[in-house]
Amino acid sequence: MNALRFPSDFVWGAATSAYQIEGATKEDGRGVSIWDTFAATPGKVRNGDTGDPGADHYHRYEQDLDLMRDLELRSYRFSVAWPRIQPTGKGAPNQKGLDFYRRLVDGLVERGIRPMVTLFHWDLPQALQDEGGWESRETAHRFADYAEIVFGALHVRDWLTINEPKTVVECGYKTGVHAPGVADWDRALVACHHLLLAHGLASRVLHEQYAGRRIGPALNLHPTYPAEDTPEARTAAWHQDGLENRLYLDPIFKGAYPEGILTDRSHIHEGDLAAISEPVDLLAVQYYTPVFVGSDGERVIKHPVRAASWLEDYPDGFHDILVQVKRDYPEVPLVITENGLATDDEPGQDGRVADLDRISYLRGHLAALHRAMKAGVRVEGYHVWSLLDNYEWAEGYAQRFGVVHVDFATQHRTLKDSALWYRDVIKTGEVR
Ligand code: IFM
Repeated sequence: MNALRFPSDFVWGAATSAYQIEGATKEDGRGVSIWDTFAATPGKVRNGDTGDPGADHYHRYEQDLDLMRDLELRSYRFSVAWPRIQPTGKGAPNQKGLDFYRRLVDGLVERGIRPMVTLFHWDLPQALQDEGGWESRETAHRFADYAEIVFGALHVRDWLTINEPKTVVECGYKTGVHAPGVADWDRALVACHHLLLAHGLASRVLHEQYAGRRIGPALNLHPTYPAEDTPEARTAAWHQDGLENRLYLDPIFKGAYPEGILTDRSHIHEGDLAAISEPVDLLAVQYYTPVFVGSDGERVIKHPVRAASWLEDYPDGFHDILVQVKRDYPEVPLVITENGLATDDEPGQDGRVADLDRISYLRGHLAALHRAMKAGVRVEGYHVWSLLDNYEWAEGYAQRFGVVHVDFATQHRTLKDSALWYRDVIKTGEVR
């Protein structure tokens, strides 16, 4: 492959989330989250793994900041744990929680790394779940209050509201394989609406109070294709596109739900869609896999998968979804906030982690991104998922997405070959 040059101001980064790396779930006044509860429930998470120890980042953040500096990252996307800030999801902030994130932001700025903060990456305070969680519209209002506290505490320009509302809807409420473990599509659609409302209300708070800052949602978008050339498969793929993409993009960018998905609208109040479509300043796109569907509407896996069986290695899908977003929605700056592959490589005798599949995945996807940018899609930056091996939700510690290997017993960090490769990309601005 010829070297592909990215613009000199392109922002290269890496991403993580609080529950997946921090550990220390009972320290400094942190409240219980729905993931603590879910993980402690027998049978919910592989091997009974929980968010402790994670990558023990709560205690090792200085070392991790140095690692980011050594990788020459320009941006770091992390999430704030709501239960560290408001242990019960409402009321006065817990100063120790805020102080942790202040120290983290200061450490990034000192090292010349731009912070990007996600307000919600799935660790809802359990106390709010006990009052209805995302099925209650009150939770959206509590989220806006929480966001206001964090906006005031952290001097950060770029903010993301809700991480992957679709995963919460699909895994948390439709299939129940994630917290809070509900398996009911009608309830999922109610939760979906309140997640979107929470996004809109928090965005409004930022716009009203902080000129010059930017906010947007972090959406995992999946290009959908018919798996075979039949009218039924084409119809199924269009319907699937509604579920994967338009259910989230349309309310935010067009102030309307797509046709053919909602059956009940009684939970939608007057003014909600105006709040949800509060203009966004950026759109965070997360891409992992395409979704091919057959004539029966079922997913068909058509490309290689590795440690995560849902993740097909299909770089063209990355190009296609970016072009689709540009074609169908008003133009806003895009930032890629997640893209990556799970592998199970471990250090060899020489201490090296030769994660060649990850390098090949990243190379292919960065080439597809480059192609989309050449086609006119405006993308400001890219964050690999993930900086560190971490807690992969229902898969526990079994699936490793990091470019840095973490030995969870000793917490020793090793730069994988993909991290060294990525550092060269960052240094040169070129993908080879
Ligand atoms: O680990 C997750 C992350 O929390 C959200 N996006 C997908 C990643 C890989 O499954």
